Amino acid sequence: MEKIVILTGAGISAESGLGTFRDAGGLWTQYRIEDVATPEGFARNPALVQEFYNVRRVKAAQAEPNAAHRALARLQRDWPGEVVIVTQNVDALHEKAGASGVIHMHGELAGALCAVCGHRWRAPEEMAVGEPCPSCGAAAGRPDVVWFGEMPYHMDRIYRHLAEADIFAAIGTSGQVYPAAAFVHEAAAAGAHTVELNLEPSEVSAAFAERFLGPATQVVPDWVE
Ligand code: BJW
Repeated sequence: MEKIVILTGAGISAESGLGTFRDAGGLWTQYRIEDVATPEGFARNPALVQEFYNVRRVKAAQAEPNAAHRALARLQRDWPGEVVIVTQNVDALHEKAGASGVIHMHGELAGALCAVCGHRWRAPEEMAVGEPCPSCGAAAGRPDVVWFGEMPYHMDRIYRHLAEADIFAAIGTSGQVYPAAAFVHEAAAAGAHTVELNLEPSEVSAAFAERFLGPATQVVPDWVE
């Protein structure tokens, strides 16, 4: 039975109203990466970083999954083999659409993490600067997301899935951030058929055997059917 591994990025949630990072008007045109998505930025100005994620947490909680999220949940339910969804996204739209076992390699907006002891808890809608850790008491609560220079989560499991993939699909991701951008090489080396579904060719487009260009709400349901 064939195993499908799917990598998703910000583009799959764009039509749910959540901004991408690198498109025109995207988050990285409004904020500097080094200010809001690095541990050094957090140490310098925790208020700015908490505010950046508080606003996104509220927006993400209000967002609804779109036809692309729903198509992947359907594929997971109906495919005779295994469908593993690995997302770089910190929203919960795959789960809201009914997908299960989603691997959040860059963490989740719904999570809080103690920068001192590593304890995790459910983030309140608005995290405060100096949010106290419920385990060790340190005033070191931060969003449980993966910033530049930090190790993405669940990498061992992800590489195991990639090594077993018969089909690998990347959806709505620019291919500019590693290690996710290199997953296509891992999967291809393991013999998987590779497919890119994106609005435009990504940075690593040439590495895919096949590509379908267009908005996720159109190309993903078409590909799944
Ligand atoms: C649509 C659409 C529609 C629009 N329909 N499509 C080589 C190897 C390993 C690491 C490195 C390396 N070289 C450099 C590094 C270091 C660094 C890195 O990648 N730097 C690059 C800038 C070069 N990487 C790291 O630091 C990572 N950690 C690490 O490498 O640890 C060591 C390690 C080594 C080896 C193996 C394993 C580990 C950590 C990266 C953390 C990234 N964090 C962020 C923030 C997360 C929290 C948050 O959300 O705020 O993750 S940054 C941001 O970028 C976020 C995203 O998940 C990530 C990817 O962005 P994504 O999803 O691709 O979005 P966009 O906006 O870039 O693209 C959207 C795409 O959608 C576009 O193509 C549009 O066309 C398309 N689109 N509308 C379909 N409607």
